[in-house]
Amino acid sequence: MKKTWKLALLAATLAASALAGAQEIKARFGTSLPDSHPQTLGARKFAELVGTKTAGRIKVAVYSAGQLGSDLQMQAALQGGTQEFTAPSTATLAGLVKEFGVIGLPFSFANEKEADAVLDGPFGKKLLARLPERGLVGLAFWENGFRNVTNSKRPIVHAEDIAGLKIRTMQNNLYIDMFGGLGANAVPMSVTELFTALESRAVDAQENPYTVVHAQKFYDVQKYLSTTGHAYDALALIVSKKFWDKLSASDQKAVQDAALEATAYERQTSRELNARLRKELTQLGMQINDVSPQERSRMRDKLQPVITKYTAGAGEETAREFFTAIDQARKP
Ligand code: EAX
Repeated sequence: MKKTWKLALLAATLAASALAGAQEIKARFGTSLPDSHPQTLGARKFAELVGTKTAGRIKVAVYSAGQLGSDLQMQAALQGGTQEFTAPSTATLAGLVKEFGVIGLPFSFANEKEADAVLDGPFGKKLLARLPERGLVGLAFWENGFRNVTNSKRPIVHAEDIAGLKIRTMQNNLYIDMFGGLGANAVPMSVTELFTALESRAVDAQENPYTVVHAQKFYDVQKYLSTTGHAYDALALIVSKKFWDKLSASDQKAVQDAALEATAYERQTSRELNARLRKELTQLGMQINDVSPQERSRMRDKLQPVITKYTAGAGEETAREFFTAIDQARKP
């Protein structure tokens, strides 16, 4: 009798501890771009790493290509606590936290190395620290890359060739004014609507890194790609603060560690793809031309009023810190 009682107690204890240990946490990671883009590849790597680091207890499911909504809709869902993770362009975050706008200031970064140094350093950390007051927690910066203009009308050889194009921009005032400043007619919309807009000729042009042009199959609807490289675009890996605050300290650490590892993978993937996709896009029928350094600096000159306006708009102090950080990264 005594033995049976002991066994029952043991079974009950075991069941209870198994239940506590198996407390599964489910989270959804939404991306705006297709499965083959580093944004979604990075999300899947992150999900896998979170699984490994929590022995499968935190399960992150990835929904790509706008299945959960546009970048702006997903940011709102994170704030409301109805979605847990996303990694939008920092340009689309600037509506919530204006300081993020500096990253897209035209012709600021010369290369990816400078971007890594600035975004991984104190400047980037300070930017991410501004997110919690908007209901978001920033884990890392990922790469979208240098943005180039594609269009269906003509190669952009001179700065003036952009004038008159109806170009889709991100939903960000700096980008709208940047292309307005070059004489184009800027039409802001979500990237999830862009292929259809290009296909139906509602717009002539768009601007994105090679990886997006390839993943979104813009080569089917855009003839010309010109290497304007007008802005560097970082993504921000963000998490809903409502979700984050419910995690234990050790789970937060596991997620943060996974973010760090996934960042190295995402950036490397982005760079490898950008290096080889130019050739592939040519094979797929795009006509690609290099924009000369002289023309790029003429574009920059034309954009000086826009740069001045958005430097002020992001906050003088933030802008000063941003440019100082780039200068430091540039020093040999
Ligand atoms: O968030 O909207 C865009 O063009 C961005 O490159 C993309 O969606 C990343």
